[in-house]
Amino acid sequence: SDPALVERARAAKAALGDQVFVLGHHYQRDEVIRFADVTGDSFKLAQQAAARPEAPYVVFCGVHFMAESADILTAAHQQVVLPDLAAGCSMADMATFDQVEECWEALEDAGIAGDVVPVTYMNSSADIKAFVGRHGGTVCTSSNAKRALDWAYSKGEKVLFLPDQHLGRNTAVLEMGLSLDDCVVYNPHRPNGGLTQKELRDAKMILWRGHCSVHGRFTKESVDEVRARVPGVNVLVHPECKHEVVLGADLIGSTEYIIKTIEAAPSGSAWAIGTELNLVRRLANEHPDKNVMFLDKAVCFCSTMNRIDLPHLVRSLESLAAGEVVNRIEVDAETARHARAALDQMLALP
Ligand code: CIZ
Ligand code: SF4
Repeated sequence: SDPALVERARAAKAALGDQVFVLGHHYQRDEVIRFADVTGDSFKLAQQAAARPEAPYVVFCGVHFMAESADILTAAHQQVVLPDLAAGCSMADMATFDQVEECWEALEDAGIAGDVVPVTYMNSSADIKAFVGRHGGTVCTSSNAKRALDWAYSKGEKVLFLPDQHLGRNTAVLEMGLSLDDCVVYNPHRPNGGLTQKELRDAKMILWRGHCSVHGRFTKESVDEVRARVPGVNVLVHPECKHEVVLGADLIGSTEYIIKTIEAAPSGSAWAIGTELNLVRRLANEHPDKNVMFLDKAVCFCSTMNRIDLPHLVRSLESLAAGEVVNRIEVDAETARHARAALDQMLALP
């Protein structure tokens, strides 16, 4: 990256000192992540968001829903900045508030809303987290999905899982002992989700029809191909991958789990990793004694994560150093209050 920009980012961050706290998600570019005070997956970043209450500015290098959660979890006087407002998440966009309200009405019509505990993946808008908070549910991440489902099934017979069908299905079937037949997929683009009332009543897990455009592209063929090509390879994938991909893998886990696994792996071991490319490349560079490779060449960066680049970070830091807050993310108080209930429930999971 451009040395002049690196120097500008460094100088602006130094000028701000303790006034700024920079959070960086593992899928961010190297040129950005090097300026992060804390790096993590969405769970760790949610836990860390409130760690520096004396910093008036929090710069969130990640995507929109994460910056919203940071705004909800930080103190009222702290302002959260997203360096590029166009850094959204295609998965989060697959569940809108109106669609989820409509789904809940379908559950009411089927007579089961009282038995359903809504659980939303962190990768959802603040509106959806607030919906879940108002209906007594919780947020989860890929680090704690099993604990969140254990809690939800202690409260009700059924779960509505938003918006990632793959994380919901993989956790339900591989960690909760549910069968594929216990799960139905609610399609927000069809009347009644494309389901009969009987199907809704019989289901234990109602999966929203959403997915990650990055992880959803890994295939069973890519797993078979790498096993044929690299004898002894360990296949390690994120639970946002399709069920068939996860079934073909040796290990499944969140980005934090993936990082810890590679750090602990013996020298000379081979790893094919199914997650975002910035993270896999960084792991490969940091562990030259291990053969760390990407699971599928057809899958690539998360385009919205990549929108946060060094020029955007420089603009955020320099404007803050000049006393001007650009690209602030601010969740309205009413939404924040209910979303906070769902986030606090997650942070309190055993
Ligand atoms: O795919 C994502 O956006 C992930 C893995 C988020 C997170 O850190 O849980
Ligand atoms: Fe969203 Fe997938 Fe990108 Fe994560 S990797 S921010 S889930 S599109």
